[in-house]
Amino acid sequence: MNIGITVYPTYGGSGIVGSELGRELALRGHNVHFISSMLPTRLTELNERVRFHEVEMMSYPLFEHQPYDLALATKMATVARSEKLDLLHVHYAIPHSISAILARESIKQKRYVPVITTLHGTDITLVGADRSYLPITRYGLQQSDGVTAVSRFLKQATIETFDFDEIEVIPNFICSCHYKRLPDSPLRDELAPSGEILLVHVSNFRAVKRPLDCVEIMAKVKAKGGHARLIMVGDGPERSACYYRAEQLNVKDDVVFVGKQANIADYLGIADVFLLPSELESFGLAALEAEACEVPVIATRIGGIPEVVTDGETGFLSDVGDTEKMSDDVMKFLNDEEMRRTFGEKARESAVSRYGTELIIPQYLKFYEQVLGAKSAASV
Ligand code: GMT
Repeated sequence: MNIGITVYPTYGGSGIVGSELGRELALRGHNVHFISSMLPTRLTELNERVRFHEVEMMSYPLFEHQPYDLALATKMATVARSEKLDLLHVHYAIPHSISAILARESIKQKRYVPVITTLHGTDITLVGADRSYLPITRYGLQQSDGVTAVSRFLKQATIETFDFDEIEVIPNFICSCHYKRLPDSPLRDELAPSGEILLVHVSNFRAVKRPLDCVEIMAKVKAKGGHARLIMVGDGPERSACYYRAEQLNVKDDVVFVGKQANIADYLGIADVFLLPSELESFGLAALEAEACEVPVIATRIGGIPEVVTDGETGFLSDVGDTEKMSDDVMKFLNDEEMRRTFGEKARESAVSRYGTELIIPQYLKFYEQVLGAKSAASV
């Protein structure tokens, strides 16, 4: 198949999933065309099966803001025709599904290119649910030829907010060979020079991720006598507040900010406990990546997280903001190496057996076939 994929290319879960899906599809012999404003962060290799088409913005004195949605639609239509795309698969509803629908409609006399929209989370739970965006998001869902959501939670949230239920749940996935324990990594000695337990948080430091809670947890763990260090991976709006809070709580030297990293697996592979205290998470891809690296997860009991993390088996779940309980849970792992190991092993087993690429990528391919089949049946 010739597949067009559009993602937000910067740091964010939907961009990672779209990019890794493209790579996996290419490995299975499909031609993948990324149509995006920049090369997506996790797309490290282009080859004859994985190509990149940059969306160029047109600047004109009349335009106060450059029209990204139209530039994207135009590029999608051009690529769809020149590369004979079979379908356009967009990640994140706003505005990607609207641009794809526009592209499809603008060329349908020559070629009908079905649009598949994958919902990731905030496109539905925050942005799309905003009253001003709700009608256009619903239109994007209704007009897509197929819609998938990354968790059962997100499907239910979409039904409730948009009264739209033709949604296939296809969860996020991990490649077990990329995400694994790294027992001999020198990074571990660098980050834990005195044999500290490593608590790791990975996010884009948006308020919804509550990274400040990680600092609070670290301070509480220290007060309870825990010998640990907190490694904060990523960057975003809340990073300086975290830094300031670490100073205030007197844990500045126990918290290391390593910024954005090209290879998250380097950090997850040496972590002892993963922290994800988010306020909202439709899936929690970072938690899945940690589990695949045999790292137990301490997270909040919200959104799709309970689908990924089994409380008391692969990690512990708490209410949003309950840093006291989360720090108690860290202490359990800190004081009991055997428990940490058992949880870690179960975490990997659960991640690989439920969310491995071998299981999930065929679900996307089957869905593509279904959508293409439905369209060709309708056109005869
Ligand atoms: O929240 C982010 O980090 C970005 C956002 C996105 O769409 O780029 O992530 C969402 O999609 C991820 C991949 O499917 C999910 O793992 C995240 O749970 C989801 N974030 C939220 O729902 C807040």
